[in-house]
Amino acid sequence: NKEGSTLILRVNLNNRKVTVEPVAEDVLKLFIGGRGLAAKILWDEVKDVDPLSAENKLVIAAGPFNGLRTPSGGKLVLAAKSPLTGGYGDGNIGTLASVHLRKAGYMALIIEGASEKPVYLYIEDDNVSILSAEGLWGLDTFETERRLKQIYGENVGVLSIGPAGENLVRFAVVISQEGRAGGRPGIGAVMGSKKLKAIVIKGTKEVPVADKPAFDKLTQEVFLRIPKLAGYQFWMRQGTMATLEWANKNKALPVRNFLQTKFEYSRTVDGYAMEAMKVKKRGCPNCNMICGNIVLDKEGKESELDYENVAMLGPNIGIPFLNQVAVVNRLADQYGMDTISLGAVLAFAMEAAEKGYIKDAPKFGDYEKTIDLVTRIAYRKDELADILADGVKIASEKLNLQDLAMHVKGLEVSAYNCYIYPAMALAYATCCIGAHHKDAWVIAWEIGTSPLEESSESKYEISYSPQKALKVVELQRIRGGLFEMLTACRLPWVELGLELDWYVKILNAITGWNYSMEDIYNAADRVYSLIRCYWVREYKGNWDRKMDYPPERWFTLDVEGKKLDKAEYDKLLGEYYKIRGWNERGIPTKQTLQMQKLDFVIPEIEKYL
Ligand code: PTT
Ligand code: SF4
Repeated sequence: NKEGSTLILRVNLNNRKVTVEPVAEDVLKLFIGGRGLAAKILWDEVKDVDPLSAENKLVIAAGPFNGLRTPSGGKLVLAAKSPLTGGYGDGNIGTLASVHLRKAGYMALIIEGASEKPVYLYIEDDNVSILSAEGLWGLDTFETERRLKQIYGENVGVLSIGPAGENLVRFAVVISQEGRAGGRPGIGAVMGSKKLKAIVIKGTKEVPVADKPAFDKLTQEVFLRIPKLAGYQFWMRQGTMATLEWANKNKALPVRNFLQTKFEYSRTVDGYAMEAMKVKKRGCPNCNMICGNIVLDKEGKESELDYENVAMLGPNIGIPFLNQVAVVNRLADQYGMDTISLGAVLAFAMEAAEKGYIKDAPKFGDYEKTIDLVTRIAYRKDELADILADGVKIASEKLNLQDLAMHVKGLEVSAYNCYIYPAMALAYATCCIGAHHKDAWVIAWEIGTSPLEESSESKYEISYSPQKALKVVELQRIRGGLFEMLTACRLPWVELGLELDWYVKILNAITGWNYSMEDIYNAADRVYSLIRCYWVREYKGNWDRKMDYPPERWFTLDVEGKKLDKAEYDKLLGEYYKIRGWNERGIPTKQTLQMQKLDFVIPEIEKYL
């Protein structure tokens, strides 16, 4: 392998064949990398398959920023057809595996087929081995990684699944470094269905850079700039945990299955409570604003806390003590389950139990029974746990409790409650993997304050101005586009306001391209349309604008006299479609596809237009 870093490594677990192929230059120019590359591969290769069958493919895609000392550039995209949603699914994980994948010479890794017996992959530059994981199967993710590092050394990159992935829990994630998680839409279950326990990567090559002097100068400047930005000190203290107090104050916190928006015990689970318990910090590679805050949980073990984890496993299930929340969070990491979906599934079961619809589920706030149910779900131990392991959409359909289910397109809503926030509701409803805040965290803009600012009171009034649709698209271009394609952490920009220009200049120095911000936004729009077409194709055209509605609860339940207005929301959605060039059913028009250089999808999508 001499082509250096722009190769795809393909591993077939059916016949154990390993091949290498170049990524076409024009594909990279159109889709850049990360999510863009993954979406293109899935469109081309994964059509009309059961997500948990051998025909699904796991795509692990790096971007131009990986393997180099770029600002917070240690991220990696994990993608597949989602077992949770049946559509496009991906997640973004900070891991040494991203550095090693590029240094081993690859831009992406495609895993196809399925092994009969448990295996793991060891990739060291050009050498790829498929090895028995019989001795690892059944272990949690922490123990799996520890054992693999005993064999291969502390500095290798490891991605692994736990019992949840093995047992095909539909919201199983992939874990790295005991606290980095990625792949909310069930990417861990896809790995489990292939009997692939782990991937270990060691790369020793240089990643090529087109203009090395410019790259060195830019990255040196940017690393020096980050600690000087306003908000840095507070960020280093609380990280994403600063959001809890802010969400509570602004009636955006999910409390007891999103039935309430303020938590009476918020003080005992907020960023300040975390600071008092913090024992150390961890982070992703190449980051100089690390945000992984580690506390000791009720059992005296380390647990890495983030806002989403704490909001969904604390207030949303009624648990008021951070050391208890930390146990549930650690178990999710060890079992390899998404904390957001887990919090949603538990809250769904708790509400159903309190209303007398189901038995054997804990009441809100019952810590001991919660711990028990978490373990039952990871192993699909009994009938209820087995139902819940399929996520809230499938569970609510089986139990005929759809009104209690907080999801969009099957992906559970993350930790922002939207009775009074139409832009954030639109962001959830149109996010390209289901209800995730990652692509357009528009709520801070909508409220007009942000978690790291001094506590200025918001004068927020509910409104549905078309500007909100524009803002959602703009954020989807930056967060869901630029950062997911590069692949770099978006938090230097989101939290500290690092200027976006740096990213364009560094991209050009690495690739030798002459891209403008507009070129990147065009690529982002292209990827969004391609992913939308993927969903439409996999749903065989059974698609309409209701797919882009947020959970019904926000339209029907009055919280302090406030709820979303469906007709107004629908108008806002119409504005969103107009900006995107999608028709009134939310499908990209032929003209849009041509303009976005997506002509190759037209033959398959035309019939659904
Ligand atoms: C992400 C989602 C999030 S978003 C959180 S906390 W967050 C949850 N974290 C989980 C966890 O932890 N353990 C677990 N078992 N499940 C978890 N599920 C949830 O997953 C994460 C950071 C964070 S912390 C955020 S906002 C940013 N996300 C980024 C992103 O999506 N893209 C990008 N280019 N940069 C980002 N930077 C930040 O990364 P998913 P990580 Mg994550 C323990 O996985 O599927 O994308 O969902 O990657 O390395 O853990 O870093 O308040
Ligand atoms: Fe990772 Fe946090 Fe740094 Fe982003 S800011 S790269 S999530 S440690």
